[in-house]
Amino acid sequence: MDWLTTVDHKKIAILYLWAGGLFFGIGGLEAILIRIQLIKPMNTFLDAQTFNELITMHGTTMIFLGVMPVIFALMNAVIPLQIGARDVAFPFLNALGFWTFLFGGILLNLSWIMGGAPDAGWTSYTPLSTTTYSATHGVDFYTIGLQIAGLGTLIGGINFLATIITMRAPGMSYMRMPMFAWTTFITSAIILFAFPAITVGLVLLTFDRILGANFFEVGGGGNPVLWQHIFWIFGHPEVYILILPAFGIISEVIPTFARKRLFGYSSMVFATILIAFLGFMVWAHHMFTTGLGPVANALFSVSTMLIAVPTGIKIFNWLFTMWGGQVRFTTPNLFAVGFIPTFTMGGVTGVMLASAPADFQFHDTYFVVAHFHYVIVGGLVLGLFAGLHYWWPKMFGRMLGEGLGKWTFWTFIIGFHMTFFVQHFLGLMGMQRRVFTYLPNQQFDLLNLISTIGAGLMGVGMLFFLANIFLTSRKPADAANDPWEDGRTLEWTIPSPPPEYNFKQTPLVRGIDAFWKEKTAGHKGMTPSEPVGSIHMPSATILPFLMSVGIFIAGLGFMFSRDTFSSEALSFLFNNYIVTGLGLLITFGSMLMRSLYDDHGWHIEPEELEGR
Ligand code: HEM
Ligand SMILES: [Cu+2]
Repeated sequence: MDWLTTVDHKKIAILYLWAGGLFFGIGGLEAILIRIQLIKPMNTFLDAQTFNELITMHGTTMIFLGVMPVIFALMNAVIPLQIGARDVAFPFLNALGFWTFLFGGILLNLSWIMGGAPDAGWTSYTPLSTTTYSATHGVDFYTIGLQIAGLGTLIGGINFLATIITMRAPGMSYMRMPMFAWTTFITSAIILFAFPAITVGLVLLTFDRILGANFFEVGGGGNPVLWQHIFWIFGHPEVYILILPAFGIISEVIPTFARKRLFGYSSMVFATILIAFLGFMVWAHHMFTTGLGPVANALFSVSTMLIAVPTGIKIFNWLFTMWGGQVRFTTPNLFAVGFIPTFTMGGVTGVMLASAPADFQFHDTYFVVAHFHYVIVGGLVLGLFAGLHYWWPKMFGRMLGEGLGKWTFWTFIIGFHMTFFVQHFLGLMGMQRRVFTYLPNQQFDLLNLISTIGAGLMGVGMLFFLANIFLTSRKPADAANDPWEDGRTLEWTIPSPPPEYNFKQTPLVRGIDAFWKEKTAGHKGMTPSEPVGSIHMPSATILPFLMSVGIFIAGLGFMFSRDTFSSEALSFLFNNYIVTGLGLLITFGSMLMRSLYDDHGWHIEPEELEGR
């Protein structure tokens, strides 16, 4: 019950982590099934329809429901601590964001047991995703599930923007913020501008599919290419929503374990801003083969290649940070150092794809699959592993085992390169993506076999990680405030895990790497910026959970509103929008409760703090 009503950012972080872990597991299983099907030519393990559903759900689940919540988990766990705040700006909204995200994800995955999953790819291109070619409710689960989950992400993003703008401790100017706080800030800004695009797109597609509108229906005067534009105006910024937090994590882990300050801090900040800005200018590089014409293709080619410049700046900055440092290869640092070459390879194939004429060859082949897995898995997922191992003691009070951590790293990274390196060649040799099988004697057989074995090895790496979590959870929670001993930022100045109010006294920040600065000045801790006083805390509440349940019910109700049921009663309930109305009633009722009932929270008094 405590977990259903919590508004504490540290607990919401753990909720996000569990939810992300669950969906990541589901997405991972789907990936293994896809790889089993492709292990040999003309395999009959899966039929074409199931294969299409699996690739669609794998991509959608991994991007929207797998990695996003783990990113949010780390942001929630770390950001308020790093900026010296007692919570996020809107704790209530934080809980609401999580629950809407979770119920959207559950709705999407219900499709497996309610008449078939979406099968039009994670990009849901029209006309493939219109009722003409996707007649089941699959794509409706996609549009409505993502709509609800996306609402949660948008709420989360706005919350972090407000938190970072208004809640920084005294002395923490923008240019003294830790890099992870910076990337969270910029990522949240991208969320704010990119998610509305997909929201609109999903609404239009829902209208086409359920209400018979014609936005994307050529026969009705619509335009299917419009969907591609809307999707990628969101979709390309989305990939930066994914990678920038990883950049932030790497920029925290590498200096800590090199015992040196981050090289080129201000160039890192400006590179991040520049990447975010350019990220909105390049969407049509996903559409070179759509027929936009040479002028558009040329412009989008050039703007895409420009992104490699700020990205390269970052890569060199990380290398120069390690240069001459006393580098310790702990598990988090292994992941961070492994990230650099792996991610760079993904960037290099990105620049290759950015060349429009060459992309006519690469497009829709395994080359593209190799590219984006190098950036997303070799970049983001390695970054998340680094961050999870690094901040685990802060989140749970226990250090993950170093031995198992290293096993996780080596099996995962070797498995990763086995799986995806060969796919570059498969793509260049002409193997098409999103096709459920291939003919023998095209020299595809061996490389696909290697790829499937590699995928199995990555699975083994995940098992090591889970075993590590399980064994760690049985150890006593005795992690020190600064368990890595070289912590540089504010989160390492308070207990692991922190008390619910985080900071007994808000610290005074005197420079970049505030804690490191005090350490080198010979101080044990931070100088407080306020006397010990009464601390204002937000109250726990069930309302965010109820609001999300309401939207979930309304979504399901709307999806089936035009169906004919064998039972009279069901037809009556759904066709007259009674289920939808009921769901909205729960949501709006809870909103009304929230507005009418004044909740001033509660206080922790100084006397109570003394005992702690
Ligand atoms: C130097 C930076 C990068 C460049 C120049 C670049 C370029 C490209 C291009 C041109 C494509 C389209 C290929 C095609 O469909 O024919 C593409 C696809 C893709 N990229 Fe990147 N990219 C870069 C970084 C990233 C990053 C950082 C991520 C994610 C974290 C990412 C994720 C993706 C994804 C998911 C796709 C495939 C989308 C799909 O068709 O399903 N890319 N990239
Ligand atoms: Cu892109």
